[in-house]
Amino acid sequence: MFAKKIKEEKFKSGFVSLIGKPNVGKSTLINKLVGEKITIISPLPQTTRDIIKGIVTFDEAQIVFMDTPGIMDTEEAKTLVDKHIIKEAIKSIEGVDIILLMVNSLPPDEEDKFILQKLKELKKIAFLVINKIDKTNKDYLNELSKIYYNLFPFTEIIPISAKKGTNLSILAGKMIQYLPFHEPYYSSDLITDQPERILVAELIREKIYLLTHQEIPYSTMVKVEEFKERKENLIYIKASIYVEHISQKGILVGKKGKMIKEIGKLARKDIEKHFGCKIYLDLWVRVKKEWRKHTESLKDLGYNI
Ligand SMILES: Nc1nc2c(ncn2[C@@H]2O[C@H](COP(=O)(O)OP(=O)(O)OP(=O)(O)O)[C@@H](O)[C@H]2O)c(=O)[nH]1
Ligand SMILES: [Mg+2]
Repeated sequence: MFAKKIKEEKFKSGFVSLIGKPNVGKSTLINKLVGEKITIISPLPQTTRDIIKGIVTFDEAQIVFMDTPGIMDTEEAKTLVDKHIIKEAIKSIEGVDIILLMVNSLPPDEEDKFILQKLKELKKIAFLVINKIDKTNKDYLNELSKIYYNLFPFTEIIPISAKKGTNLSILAGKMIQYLPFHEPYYSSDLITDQPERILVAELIREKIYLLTHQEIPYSTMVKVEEFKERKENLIYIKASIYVEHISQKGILVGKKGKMIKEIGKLARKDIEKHFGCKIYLDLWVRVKKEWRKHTESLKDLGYNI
């Protein structure tokens, strides 16, 4: 049963979808609220590819967050992966109690306006979350709030810094205020519904985003092939990193295997932190030509297409 199940009749619980264009800091906010890295972060746009649930349980409420891939104008979507990303993000909005639209501390651009248009069609409670306020000043924020409010009647407008943790308790309090009375959907010790293999694959993918450049991160897919507890306190994990061209394989492996070793080292540290035990990480780089364009390879690689 739920460890923290108190004030039963007054408990609030619900789903919150976090949407916004790529790179505004959606995954950073979810990790900060959950208190652990459950969804990966990078300075590059389009890091998140699927919807990831992050669960936060308070004494009086439980919020189930859906981290979504950044929404771009569909016209821009060129590959099946891009289309999948947009479809997933928009789908996540149906059936949630609150939508958080996250923007940078900047005036709306065409992409933000595209999302605002989608929001108008939905008729749901929507908060505007202005992120990265550590990089801007207060007067400008008031100005920005007015600009956005003129475009959409947000229920709340909350400036935050996801990275620094500024105003997050205010944001949580406001969300709880608008959640329905309901018993918790998940056990209070659960922080994500992500299967362990997916989380491991994502942590490896995060390091590829961190260490490689240009098209390499976007051409990469990671699949965990084996996950075995070998002895007490040691897990053996075999994972394949798929790329589209042989030249990309060369870059990922690096001179004398330097790059793949570095990716493995950083990923292993994060995976060990998550599982609290030693990890033997066995990484392989493989070529799967144009996997991003073929539905079959996408399914094979674990995309829910
Ligand atoms: N200065 C500053 N940087 C931030 C803040 N929040 C996030 N970032 C940075 O913004 C970048 C993008 O963060 P993510 O959390 O990956 O963004 P996202 O919206 O999930 O991006 P996609 O998954 O690509 O849609 C990272 O480099 C973060 O460290 C913040 O409050 N202040
Ligand atoms: Mg993300």
